[in-house]
Amino acid sequence: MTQRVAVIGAGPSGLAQLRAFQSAARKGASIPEVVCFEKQANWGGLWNYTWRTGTDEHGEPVHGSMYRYLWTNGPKEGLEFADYSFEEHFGRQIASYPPRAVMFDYIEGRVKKAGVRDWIRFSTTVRWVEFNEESDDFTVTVHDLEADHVYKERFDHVIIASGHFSSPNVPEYPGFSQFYGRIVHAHDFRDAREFEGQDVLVVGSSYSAEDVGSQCWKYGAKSVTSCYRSAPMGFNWPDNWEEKPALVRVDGKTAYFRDGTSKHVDSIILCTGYRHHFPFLPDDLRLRTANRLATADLYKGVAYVHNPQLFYLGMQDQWFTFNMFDAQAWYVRDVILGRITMPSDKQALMADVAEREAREEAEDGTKYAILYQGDYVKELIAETDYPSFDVDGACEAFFEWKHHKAEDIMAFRNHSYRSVMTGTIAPPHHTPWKDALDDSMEAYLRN
Ligand code: FAD
Ligand code: NA7
Repeated sequence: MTQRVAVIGAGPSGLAQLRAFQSAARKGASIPEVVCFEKQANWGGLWNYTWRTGTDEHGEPVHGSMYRYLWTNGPKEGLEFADYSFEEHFGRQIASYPPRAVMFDYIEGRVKKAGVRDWIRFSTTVRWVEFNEESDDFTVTVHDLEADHVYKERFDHVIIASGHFSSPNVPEYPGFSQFYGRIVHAHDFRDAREFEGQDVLVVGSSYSAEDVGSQCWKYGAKSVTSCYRSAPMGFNWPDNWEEKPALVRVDGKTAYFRDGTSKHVDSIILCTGYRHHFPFLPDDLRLRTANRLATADLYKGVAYVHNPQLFYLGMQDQWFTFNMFDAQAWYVRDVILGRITMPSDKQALMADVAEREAREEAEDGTKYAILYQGDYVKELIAETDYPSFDVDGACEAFFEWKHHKAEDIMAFRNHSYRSVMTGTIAPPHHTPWKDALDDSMEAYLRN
């Protein structure tokens, strides 16, 4: 009987899995029946922009955490698909930090070409997954939101690609319930223009804090104050951006910080990260991990050690994204196709996880982390027929990016890098990022 594989989510990770199977089929392999469940009405995951916050048209939690005017926060040369270059998609090389709409178009281009859209059941949310010991398979319960119909199907493998930057981590500070302005988590931030003329407080010191604060600055906030719990971001901020230690409390419209200073603020944006959240999984299948490079309980970063018929994609903290998801998807495909044999002994699977954790913890620092994840991508692609590419070259692009950010945080997106897929250097963008207020694809691609 044909095997059946369920993929949960049609974001970049889930789409990588569909493309991986389609690629094997195109080369003549016999593949399982693949069914992808996607709760949104379209593919693209986080890159499928929605203005909605809170709940969607069906009363489901909104998945999207992206916002208007978002440009990639790392160079596209670090994430390019090895089997579908930017040049192939756009017919020419484009600048290095595309806005969201350009990225969506690129993501969509590959899967349109692969012809896998009808493998996806859209507007269908996965409600529950359970493992059947007797039949050695899974029962997946889904809700067709358009038809408002709940049904169950059986699968031999389940691949979870539901993302982990959607369920916000929302801390509370004393005085929040009496604050005289808006408090919003980055997950619900949509349009920086809303904060024009305001004194904005950004809580957190990672990518969201940096970029949401930068958006507010670019679109006319009066001032930005960011505050850190562990370490400052430490960039050369513009004059109206101040970095302070941890927030302690707010009173009225005044925020108080650990160093005893205070600041008037109109709005507070919590850039305090996300939680790995799988409300559709029972205890025995649910991944519990921090946002780190070596995820807990995943052999080779993908196979769930407590039930290796279950896989997770894209659960790591991310330097590499799309091509790492591809490497994972190709690996998982080959395990399912029987081309790769994983150890049958659980101790061996867990030893693999322990080794990855120890190696991640062996050294601090950004450069080490980038190289660590680059090695992981290399390790996986060496085992499959995913087109091999110059991963070291992609690491170099990340190093340059870091350097450009340190030089000028409001200008790093004006730089260009060399594609490791085609060897071409990206042209400079026609307008410096801080002056480019229109984030449409038409504006970005204009020569
Ligand atoms: P997601 O994109 O989150 O997709 C998961 C999919 O699963 C969604 O479509 C969702 O609707 C679906 N889903 C979830 N639960 C269910 C369910 N129960 N049933 C059915 N479907 C479900 N990466 C970069 O490379 N460059 C960037 O510039 C960049 N910027 C970012 C900015 C922000 C604000 C955020 C939050 C992330 C950013 N990322 C960036 C990282 C981003 O995580 C990846 O680019 C990518 O979107 C991850 O793909 P994914 O498929 O793993 O997850
Ligand atoms: P990250 O990278 O997980 O960072 C979360 C940040 O939030 C980090 O600075 C944390 O500080 C901080 N944090 C977490 N909890 C708190 C509390 N309770 N109080 C203060 N600060 C807190 O998430 P991001 O959203 O920045 O980035 C996720 C993705 O979105 C990424 O891929 C980007 O490209 C976009 P810590 O350092 O732990 O002290």
